[in-house]
Amino acid sequence: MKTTTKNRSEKLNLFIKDRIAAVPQNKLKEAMQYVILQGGKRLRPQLCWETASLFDADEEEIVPVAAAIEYIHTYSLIHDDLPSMDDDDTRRGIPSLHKKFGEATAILTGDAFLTDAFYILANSRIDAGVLKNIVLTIAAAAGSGGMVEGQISDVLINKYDIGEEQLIKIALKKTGELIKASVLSGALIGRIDKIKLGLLNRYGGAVGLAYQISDDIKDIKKDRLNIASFMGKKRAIGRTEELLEKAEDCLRKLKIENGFLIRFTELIRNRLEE
Ligand code: GRG
Repeated sequence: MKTTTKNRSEKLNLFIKDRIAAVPQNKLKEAMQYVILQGGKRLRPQLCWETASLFDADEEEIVPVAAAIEYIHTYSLIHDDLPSMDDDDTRRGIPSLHKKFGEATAILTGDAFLTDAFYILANSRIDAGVLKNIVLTIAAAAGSGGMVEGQISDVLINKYDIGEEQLIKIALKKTGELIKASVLSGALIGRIDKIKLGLLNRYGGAVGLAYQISDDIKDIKKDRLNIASFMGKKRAIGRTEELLEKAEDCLRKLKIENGFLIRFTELIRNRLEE
């Protein structure tokens, strides 16, 4: 029987709940539960899960990888909300973690998610050769040449001296890489061949960037520099459409006609109309 999206979410949440229940320090446990168990679309775990199950991967192998990716995403949001970064008081409609628990606890909670993500990966049952490639893929996407690079470039941006391509590179690194890594790690769990991996790499890169641009379009504000405010809404929509077509072309070549990888492109397209 094929697992439904709801089923997958429940299994993932159960795994995460169990892991966090074992955190010994109460304040840290409470903070981790607060930030990861109340909302979040779980897009990255779904991308990983869907890709892996297209190639008949074993659920026992998928769940820890999907959870580790969500942990890293959660850490990035916690740190992004801090006063020294984006300074956001709310996240998902409730007070952001540092507003609720204080800055020190928020920083440490982010640290815990990032570190525990790699503990979860190392502790999985995936055989060592495949696991090594998954760890390399996720670490490269999250680390100094991936999400952190994107974030620091964003923090240090000189808004009077920046070009479109630089803004796109920041978006690719800051948001796109982890989305792409979610697809690729699913593909690695599915032990797929190099040609299919190449197509999924292109798909992941295209939807990762498209997701960030669609977010920027939703967030166009006069006082805030982002891709959409820089290139104008119309061109930003055009660029997103191009990326989505590229992603859909990869899926056609892979003969994928339904499921979450298709729905994700539709979800991004629908955001353009909101
Ligand atoms: C702190 C190292 C470090 C990196 C932060 C991802 C990131 C880098 C910042 C987030 C900035 C942001 C809100 C970008 C918009 C696109 C995006 C990643 C939105 C949040 O992801 P969703 O929509 O969130 O998957 P949910 O709440 O559903 O989990």
